Formats: sequence, C-alpha cells, structure tokens
Amino acid sequence: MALYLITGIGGFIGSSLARALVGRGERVRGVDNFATGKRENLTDILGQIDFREASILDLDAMKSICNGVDYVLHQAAIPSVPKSVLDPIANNQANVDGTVNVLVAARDAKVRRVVYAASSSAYGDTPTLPKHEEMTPSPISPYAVAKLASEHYMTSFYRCYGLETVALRYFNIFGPRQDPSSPYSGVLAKFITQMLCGDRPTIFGDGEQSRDFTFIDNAVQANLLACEAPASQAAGQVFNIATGRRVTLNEMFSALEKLTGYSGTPEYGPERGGDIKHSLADISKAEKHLGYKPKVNFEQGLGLTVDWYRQQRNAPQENKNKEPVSLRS
Ligand code: UD2
Repeated sequence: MALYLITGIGGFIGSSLARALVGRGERVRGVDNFATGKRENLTDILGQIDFREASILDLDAMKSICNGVDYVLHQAAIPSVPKSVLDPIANNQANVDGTVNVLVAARDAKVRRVVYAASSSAYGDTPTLPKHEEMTPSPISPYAVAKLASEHYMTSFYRCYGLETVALRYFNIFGPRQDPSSPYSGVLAKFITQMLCGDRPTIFGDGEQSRDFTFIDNAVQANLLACEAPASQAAGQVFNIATGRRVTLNEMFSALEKLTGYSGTPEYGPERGGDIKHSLADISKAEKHLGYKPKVNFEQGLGLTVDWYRQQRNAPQENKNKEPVSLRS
C-alpha cells in the first residue's frame, strides 16, 4: 500500500487531506512544526497517522521523513499575502527554501510524485479573465513570487532529475478548520466567525473585488487525482484548481448575512497592499488531464462551513473539531 507524506499536516488543507486519506484506508505520514498549523486539527486522526514534528527547513529531518514515501503532498507554507508584504524574508524561507528542501529530500528518497500547493496569486492583476495556465504569470506580492518560484522548482526537478511533480494552483480554498484567529486569516474564515459572534467585518476596498472561492473538498479531490493521473498527463504540469465562478466580497457578505443571521453592515476600509482585484479560473486543463470536476459549489460549501463554525461555537470543549456528519457522507 502506498505511503503519503503530507507537509503542513496540521494546517487547514493538510489536515483535510489527511482525514480524506485515512478515511480511504491509506497510510499517512505527516510533518508540521505548528508555525501556522494546529495540533487540534489532528486530534481525531492522530492515532491513525505517523506524525513527525519538524520544520521543512531542517533538511536532515526531511530526508529521514521522506524514507519509504510514495507521494508527497506539499502543503506547508506561510499562506498569506499581507504577511509576506510585512516579512518577505520569512515568506521566502518557508515558501521557497522549504520547498527546495522538500524536493531534494523527495528526490533522494526516490519518491514517486510530489504534488504542490501552488497559488492563483501567481497570475497577479492582469485584466484577462478567466485565468488559464498558458498566461504569463505576473505576481505582485512576495507571497505570490514565492509560490510561483516553487512551482518553477517543481518543474525544474522533473526536468533535471525526473522526479514527477504536479503543481496545483489553488484559488482561495475555504472550509472547516481554516484558522479565523489571525489578522492574516482567509476572508471567509474571518467573516463567518465575526458575523456569528455579531462582530462587524471590515471589507478592504469597495467590496467589488472578486474571488473564485473553492470549497476544500474540491482541493482534496484534486490532490488525489494528481497522484493517480498518468505521468504523460500530469508530470511537470501546472493546473488551476477552482470552481470556474467568481463572487464579489459584497455578494459573499450578503450570502453570509442569510446564513449567519448577522443584521449589521460591513465596515469599508482602505484597500490592502499587494491585493489583486479579480480572480477567476479556467479549469478546463484540470478537467481534461486529471478528470477534476468541482463537487461542491460555492453556496453548498459556504453552508457547510457556516454549520461547522456554528457547531464549534456551541459545542462543549471536548467535542470541538469533530467532523460534521454532512461533510463526508
Ligand atoms: C491569496 C490567493 C489564494 C491563496 C491565499 C493564501 C489570490 C487571488 N488568491 O488569497 O489562492 O493562495 O492568498 O493566503 O491571490 N479581505 C477583506 N477583509 C478581511 C480580509 C480580507 O476585505 O478581513 C479581502 C482581501 O483584501 C482580498 C479578499 O478579501 O481582497 C480575499 O483575501 P484573502 O486574504 O482571503 O485571500 P487572497 O485573495 O489574498
């Protein structure tokens, strides 16, 4: 049976991947240093995974962790545009140096394939919509530059060493377990928790910026397909992972008013540095080469996510972080 290594397994996406793989009866190893991930995200599966606490910046540790691994799902990162604007050096270390370490360790351990969490931010603010993979990237923030550099490292390791790599350009993934607590958290996790508490959310800019918000189950599906796809279709390639539909922040706020029962107005603040205006994906390449099809649309995903955060608020401490039945049925 294949062994999967998930870097950043304590994070929102990493822990969701782990849960899905464990649910399929797969063997899972995970690494995290809890710089941005959380132990609580692993509570219910800790007994079923081989967890190693280490940093991806520790090459010796990564070499030993990659031993015997078939697939690496590389999710570990400092995932924030504004954080990267404030601290480009830490951004580069985690998001570029960390990736090179993972690739070297994977190459030396003769891993079958590395699947990488790339980012839609690589496209930048070019006016063409939808964004397709043939477009020339135009990253704005240090985060976007780092994610794009790591994508190129993926392709380079395929070309230079024959290590099979697949880069998945995630478009604003959201869902249960996304950390809402930092000023750098994803907008949906922040707004849902704020609005459930009756706190007023702040929209940066006029709220007419748009995103191809993508529910976590779609990203999980894409990773599994990226492992299974024939090398002729996937190796050395980059794929958009999204829904192919965009929603403005103002529309998203209206949808959340209904779901959370929040009755106030949003506050409007200055635009955020490094931000891009519109993001929408062409997902035909992933459909064609990976067999990817988004399973959960924006409204369904938003409903499931609000339900989960509401359950977290209401649940006694010991029941927190349990899987909502509706999500995996
Ligand atoms: C970028 C990438 C995304 C992922 C992510 C990792 C794009 C289009 N997307 O997401 O794929 O890699 O980085 O972090 O580059 N906002 C508010 N109020 C808040 C918080 C955010 O108005 O309290 C706005 C923010 O200014 C932006 C939008 O919401 O216009 C989305 O922000 P985000 O931080 O959730 O994600 P984003 O688009 O930077």
